[in-house]
Amino acid sequence: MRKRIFSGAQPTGNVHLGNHLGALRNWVALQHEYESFFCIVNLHAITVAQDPGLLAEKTRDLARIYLAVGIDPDASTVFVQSDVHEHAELTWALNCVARMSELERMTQYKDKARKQEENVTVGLFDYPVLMASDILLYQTDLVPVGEDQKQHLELTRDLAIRFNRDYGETFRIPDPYIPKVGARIMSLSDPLKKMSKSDDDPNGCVMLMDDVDTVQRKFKRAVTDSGTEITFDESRPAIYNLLEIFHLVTGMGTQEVEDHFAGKGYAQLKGQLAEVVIEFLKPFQQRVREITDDQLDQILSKGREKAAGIAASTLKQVYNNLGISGARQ
Ligand code: ATP
Ligand code: LTN
Repeated sequence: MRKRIFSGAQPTGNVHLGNHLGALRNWVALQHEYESFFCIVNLHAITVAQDPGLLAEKTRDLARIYLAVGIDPDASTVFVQSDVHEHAELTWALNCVARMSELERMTQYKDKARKQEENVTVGLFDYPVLMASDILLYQTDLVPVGEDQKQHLELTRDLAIRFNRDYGETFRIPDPYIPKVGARIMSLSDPLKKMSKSDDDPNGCVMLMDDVDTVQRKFKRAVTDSGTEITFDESRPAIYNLLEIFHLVTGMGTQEVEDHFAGKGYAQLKGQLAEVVIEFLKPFQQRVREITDDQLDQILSKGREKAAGIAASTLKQVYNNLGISGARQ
């Protein structure tokens, strides 16, 4: 049997270059080698307040983005998390295995809770258990994500190992797939912070749907380091980040990139970077616009069917092993 990958992104805000270079592009690269499941995790999105109308719209927009970056719906299963009720049900079962203390250690929770203060929901605290359920339901082998999700993957493995130990062999233990390059694209306005849609400064984050002028403006304003050399030098994080983006978007080798910019200045680097990103975004944005509502409906309902079949079989096993299958024996 082919090995499985599972990954997902939240339909909140807009998808940015960091999401693409750290995660989506690897989904595309891996999808033919593995049996692939790509989920739009709208249950994760509601762990913080959302506008319901907008969330519904963003959920479909994100599905379009998956397809436009190159996810092939004939090869991969694309679906919406809330369409498969087993995600919420397995979360409950795993809630009874997860410890408060291990969830309290999650750095993403601590960061997000700090920003919300009084409005921290139980759902935000439980976010990593829902993520573990996503992964474990599909007996996933590999989870391609950016660096920021590493701790959540470790928790997923811990929960699966504990469940298997206490209730019998049930889950496959997944491995993270974190790319060597691109796993942590940094903000253009603060190269010490990861590029994020919730960045206080919108200029730090290039959105996949940004128009030409916006992309040019954002790269033009990108901060640089002191010095003039354009080399992959980790002690100069701003230039390093810009070169990493250039390397990933063009596919040029790192040495080739350094040779290309030898003797050139920062303004040229930023100008050329804007150009290559714009060239990459143009056909992508065109594809987003071409996907019709009917096509999307078909892809998502086929995805739901395929996902639900596997999810139901895992959940049945979980309920049996826990002794809660009741009259459904
Ligand atoms: P944000 O911080 O912008 O809100 P997120 O992590 O909440 O991003 P998702 O849409 O849920 O966004 O994540 C999709 C994928 O993008 C995840 O696998 C995540 O690890 C990856 N990712 C997010 N930011 C970056 C980044 N700056 N560099 C590389 N990968 C990233
Ligand atoms: N937490 C992830 C999104 C996510 C995910 C998943 C990724 C939810 N469930 C399962 C991989 C596998 C994020 O914020 N990037």
